[in-house]
Amino acid sequence: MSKTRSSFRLPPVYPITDTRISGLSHAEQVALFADGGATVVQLRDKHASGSQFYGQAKAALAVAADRGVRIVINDRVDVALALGGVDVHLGQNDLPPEAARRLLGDDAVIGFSTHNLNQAIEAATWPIDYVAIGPVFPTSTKENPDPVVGLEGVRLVRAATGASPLVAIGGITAANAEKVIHAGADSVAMISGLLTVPGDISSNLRNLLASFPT
Ligand code: TZP
Ligand code: MG
Repeated sequence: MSKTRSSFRLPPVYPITDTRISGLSHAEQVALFADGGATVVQLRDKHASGSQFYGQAKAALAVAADRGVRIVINDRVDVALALGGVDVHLGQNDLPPEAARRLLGDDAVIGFSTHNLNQAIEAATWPIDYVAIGPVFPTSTKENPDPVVGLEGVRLVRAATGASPLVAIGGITAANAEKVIHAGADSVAMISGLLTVPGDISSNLRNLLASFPT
């Protein structure tokens, strides 16, 4: 991770949308996360068509812009480019980060998913803004997840990647988030841990953020 990319700060809790788990649109989830204190929200949709995701993300971006929330688009650099002014989170099978950087320019935040120590060490040398490591714990949200890395995996990645911004993901809940931060993550990314009870989404996030004073 080049030093020029160090201005982005991961929030201690990084909420990610899921329309199936929540039963809500991306825009509705962004509004609820914003009410709970989110400053960054990732829009993740593995089932929508390009056209559906673009339309939903555009609506979510309008909500986010009103609330000062930064939007990160999962996987789809094309959708991010079409929307403009948003960031991307890429995985091992997506467009390589250096290609996404050429398309999106220097101002975009680019995050990258890794699933083991070697991937994380390599990613930390790339033109990205943060590395994600996971799954930390078992998760049923992701299809075909890689083996869990556990808290020890987070510790090893932290030790090997120095001060690079690091977010941990996978099976993280209010009950285990503090241990993940203590293992060295700057941030915990959460889907089901925040979304499972739609009526509680804002308060789940607010309570968790309050437990990690900045
Ligand atoms: N990458 C690794 S685990 C995971 C992703 C996208 C799913 C996280 O979902 P949850 O519900 O927070 O376990
Ligand atoms: Mg991906």
